[in-house]
Amino acid sequence: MTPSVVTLAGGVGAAKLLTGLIRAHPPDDQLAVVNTADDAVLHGLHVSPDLDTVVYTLANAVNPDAGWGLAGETWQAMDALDRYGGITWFRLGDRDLATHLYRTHRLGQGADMATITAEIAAAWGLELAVVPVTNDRIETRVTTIDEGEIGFQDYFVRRRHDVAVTAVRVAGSESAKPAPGLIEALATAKQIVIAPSNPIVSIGPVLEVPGVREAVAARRDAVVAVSPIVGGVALKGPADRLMRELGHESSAVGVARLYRDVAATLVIDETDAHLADSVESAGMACVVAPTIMDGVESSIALAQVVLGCTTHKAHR
Ligand code: FO1
Repeated sequence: MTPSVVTLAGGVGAAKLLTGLIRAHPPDDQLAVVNTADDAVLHGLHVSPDLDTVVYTLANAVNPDAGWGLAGETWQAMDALDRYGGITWFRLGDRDLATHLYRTHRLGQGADMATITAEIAAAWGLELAVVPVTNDRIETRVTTIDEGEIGFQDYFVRRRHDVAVTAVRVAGSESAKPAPGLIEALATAKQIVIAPSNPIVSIGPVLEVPGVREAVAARRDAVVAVSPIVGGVALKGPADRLMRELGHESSAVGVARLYRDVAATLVIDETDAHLADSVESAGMACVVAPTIMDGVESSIALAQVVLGCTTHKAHR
């Protein structure tokens, strides 16, 4: 596995950028390395939201309104579960359930997450390689003021990320091993992309798997990140609030301070053009471009900017 482009990915924002990247550069020359710290076990089933969001989106099968789950989904299993008072706050559609049944069955057979993910991606016809950052179980745990430490989906979905947070940790990361071939892929890639995903709970866990941060930092000049914060707010999810609560500035400059040790270049949105000098003072080359991806064309345009970043470093 020697892909030229390796993308570190969370869920929805990463899937949108990858939609452009696979059209701007040959998909079979790319690898997506996906966060699994927001995985959850529900009804005994292993659910991998970020992996599935990436696969479904690139297969053109994602629910376009939610950004996760499958388009045209039905919810009969959830309705039936409701009868028993089962867990229904985390909505698993009828067709989506098949993915979790398959993954859980294969895990039970002893297959590892990288193998199962490759099988799922191939079944959906994906040409780029998709790997979980690790085959080992890592789990984002969120400390809230009112309830102490809770699981990530408890925080994100059940509490609608509307609770004050004092700490985030990735349980299991200390002993996790990078997915097979990942460190080599990072060492040989022509470009490493950090997708516009949540820096704390999506990209954070990817970098926390021992060896990954060091491998990315060793290629710093070839690393381009896209800011998920535009005009001080996250386009989706709680990145802005989490950054503030954990003591970071919720802005492209705050993102630059989080990434400057691992990435040389930050792509920020046109809205934030006035922050370009501050991003550079924080230690990153800054590229200003439209970063809001509201369709395939804008995803391709942003992908082209990202792919061009290592050749012309600062451009505004
Ligand atoms: N997000 C929600 O806001 N509500 C849900 O009920 C929900 C269910 C769900 C099922 C499968 C899946 O792959 C993703 C799902 N998500 C849901 C999204 C998920 O919680 C988040 O997108 C990620 O974990 C954050 O990256």
